[in-house]
Amino acid sequence: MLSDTIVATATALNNAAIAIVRLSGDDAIPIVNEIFSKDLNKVRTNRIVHGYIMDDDKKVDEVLVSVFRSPYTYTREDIVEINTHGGIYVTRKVLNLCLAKGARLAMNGEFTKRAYLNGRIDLSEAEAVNDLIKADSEIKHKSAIKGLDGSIERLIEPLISEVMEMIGMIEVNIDYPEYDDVKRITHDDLIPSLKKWVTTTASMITKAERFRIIKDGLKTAIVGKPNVGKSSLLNALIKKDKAIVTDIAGTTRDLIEDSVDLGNVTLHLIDTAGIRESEDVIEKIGIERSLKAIKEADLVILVLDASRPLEREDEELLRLIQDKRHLVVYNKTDIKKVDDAIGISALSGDIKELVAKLNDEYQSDQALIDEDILNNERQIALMKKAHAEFASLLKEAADDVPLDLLSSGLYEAYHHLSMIIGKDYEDDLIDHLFKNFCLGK
Ligand SMILES: Nc1nc2c(ncn2[C@@H]2O[C@H](COP(=O)(O)OP(=O)(O)OP(=O)(O)O)[C@@H](O)[C@H]2O)c(=O)[nH]1
Ligand SMILES: [Mg+2]
Repeated sequence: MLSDTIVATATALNNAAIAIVRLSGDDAIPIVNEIFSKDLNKVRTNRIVHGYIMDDDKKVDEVLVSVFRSPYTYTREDIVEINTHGGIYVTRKVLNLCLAKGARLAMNGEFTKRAYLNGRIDLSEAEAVNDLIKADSEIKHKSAIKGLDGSIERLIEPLISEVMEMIGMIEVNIDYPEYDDVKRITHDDLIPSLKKWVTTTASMITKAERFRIIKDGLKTAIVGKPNVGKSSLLNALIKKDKAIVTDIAGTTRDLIEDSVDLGNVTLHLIDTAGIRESEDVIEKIGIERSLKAIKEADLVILVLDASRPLEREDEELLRLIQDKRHLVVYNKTDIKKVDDAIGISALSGDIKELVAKLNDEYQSDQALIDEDILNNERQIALMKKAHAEFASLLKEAADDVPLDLLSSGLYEAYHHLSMIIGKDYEDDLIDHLFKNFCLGK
């Protein structure tokens, strides 16, 4: 347990009906006892008491105090919550009294950090607490609730156990060659496992990246040469007259941004300056920004003019985006129709082929919300490291690299996986070794 007692206002500091000043730590109850009109030592856990916060003999506020005794609390420490009247002045006053009696002002997230350090929740669950607070859509809310419910541990714990088991067996083979009860591991045992782990980790990464798009949306750059109808497309997608549209080539110079929810996917759109050779200083800057927007985008929509033959600039743009996730759309199909391609008429607001294409693409991913999936960049980055490690181990195993050398790579992979849920892997491994192989006897 961490020794000092922390305090913070758990509610936003503005004038409201109620505010909560929350303390956690060994001295939470003694500290509040010093400023409360009643004796909290006699209060049983999970009870609420009515009384007054006192500054010596002066009443500061009429409050409700909740007492939660360790270990069945949010932080696993003693917690006291004071429901004050929610004025800024009075709340600050109560907080300051707690500080004066020896509590320390909590840092951001410190209550949840203690919940993690004291073993009540794992790291992915702590992250889910934050996700839940910040969730601004149904899908983010659902995903955070799942995370809070231990979805990440459910997802990777079986894999962690398998890897741990394999390391354990190899280690025992090496350190205790005379120990007959344990199977002798060979490359033929290891290679199928490695193949399986390479596949499962790859699938977890792919699903997580697809789910991230469903959850957070796609950064989408609309690009093309001047006058093809990029700004008209932006306006049609967001159903607003936001970007200036004219028949002058080079109308858009600054990047123009907006978002649209198409149903199955949200696009964070950036309308860019038409790309062409230009001597105009302002237009040149705009074009540089367009090129940067292409680089940073998750998806590039390249707009071509269906009413005119393709030009060198179109071909160059096609080349420029070929390594990015992209869609090519032909605009101005009211003038000339196209076959075997996505055709739209941004001017008349007819963009249904493009919208349908995008919704189709992300239709099947809607089901991902019901699966256990890695939740954020940190988790995905660690999973990528584990995947890379398994993949290189597989190559080495096929090249007959000795098992004791491969074992250290397995440790690495195991470490990355454990860090996703913030588990102490050394202790865990030792516990596991002793549990499975009775080496302590
Ligand atoms: N017929 C027809 N004209 C269109 C269509 N979409 C856009 N236009 C016209 O094409 C011209 C250029 O449209 P913009 O949307 O400004 O084109 P842009 O690609 O943003 O052009 P820059 O910002 O200059 O790069 C305008 O005169 C539009 O009215 C369409 O679907 N059909
Ligand atoms: Mg434009």
